[in-house]
Amino acid sequence: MSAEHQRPESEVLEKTRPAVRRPDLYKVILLNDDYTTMDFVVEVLETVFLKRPAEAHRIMMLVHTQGRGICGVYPYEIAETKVGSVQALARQHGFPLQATLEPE
Ligand code: TYC
Repeated sequence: MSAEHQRPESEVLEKTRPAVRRPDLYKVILLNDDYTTMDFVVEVLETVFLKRPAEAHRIMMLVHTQGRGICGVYPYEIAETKVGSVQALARQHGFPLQATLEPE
């Protein structure tokens, strides 16, 4: 093989499989309290967690009766953002509604 057709050693191309990893997932947990209205919780579940009305109502009632409930499972940054959105909306409306994260 002539020198022109050889790549310099530093340019050797290897076909390697890129390390594509599934991100770790986190549950967003909604907590019950005695002051936040049911309608507001349903609205949060619809707007922040993109639940349809019947599902939002079901999750709200589950949290109301069990004390806590999962509203979604997401990669860390998305879960964090949703917890922040719940906090911001709750604060704006003067409700103590709280959400937290848990590794799945
Ligand atoms: N317990 C509240 C009430 O009776 C309703 C409620 C449900 C509040 C779910 C928070 O995450 C919650 N008004």
